[in-house]
Amino acid sequence: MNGEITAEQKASCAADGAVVLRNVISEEWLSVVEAGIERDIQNPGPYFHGYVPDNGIGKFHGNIRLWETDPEMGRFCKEGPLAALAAQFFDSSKVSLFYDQLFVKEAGTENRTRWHNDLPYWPIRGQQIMSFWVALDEVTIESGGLEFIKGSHLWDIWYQPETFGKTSGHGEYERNPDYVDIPDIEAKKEDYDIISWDLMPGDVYAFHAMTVHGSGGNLRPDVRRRGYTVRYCGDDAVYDSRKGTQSHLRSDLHEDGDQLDSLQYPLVWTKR
Ligand SMILES: O=C(O)CCC(=O)C(=O)O
Repeated sequence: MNGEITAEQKASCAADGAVVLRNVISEEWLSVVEAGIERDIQNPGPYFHGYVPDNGIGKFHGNIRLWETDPEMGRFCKEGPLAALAAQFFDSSKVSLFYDQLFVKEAGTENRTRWHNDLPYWPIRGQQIMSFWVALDEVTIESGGLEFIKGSHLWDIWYQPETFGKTSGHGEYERNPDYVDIPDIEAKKEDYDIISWDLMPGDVYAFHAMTVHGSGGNLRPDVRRRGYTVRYCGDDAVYDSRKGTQSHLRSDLHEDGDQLDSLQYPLVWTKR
């Protein structure tokens, strides 16, 4: 892929809420991100949240906003190829970086990432809000590949955020009366139209902020599953101070309806 998304990829993402982008991240950029991941594991940034392994085996390392304290991760989020890809999906005049997030499931880590949609967790609203999950390893369903419910971004159902497991970081989420509890999708998977792709390093899942998604544990005893997600917003995204969002993603400087562009949510791409 040469940095241009095709009309088919754009149409699939609009209809399904998720699409795979093959070979989007160069080896040079992958090395930058890999090194940043190891730095964060050795010396986690301020928003680190480790999930306690379900069966005592493995390790699930999570963190957010790495780019703010690790200049190389900042360089990837701002100068790497993802912002320009986001602009093509959004058709927007600008792209802002919302935040980045790390999900490392070491070999044998059984913890699932529960089914959820992202926007209820986030103190923003709009349609032009997307995530780009970068694979650093070969990813299969067995090693914890992401699964998406096809078309669920169009349901307009806001599921109540919950933590992804017993954690040493992020706390509970305030209940929002406009949100609903998510059904037990895992127990009734046959009722849903679920899509997923195996990935190679450098491939990316691109998905809408309202798409319901989740992942299994990394059941492979021999491979890591390092996923690094960068979230971007286009023209129509604004700050939203509603209840139930992740406190570490909020801003003290924004009010309801404000444009995001700021030090915390920097402008990373503009149309020429
Ligand atoms: O990597 C995972 O298991 C979950 C990723 C995810 O939920 C996200 O990037 O929004």
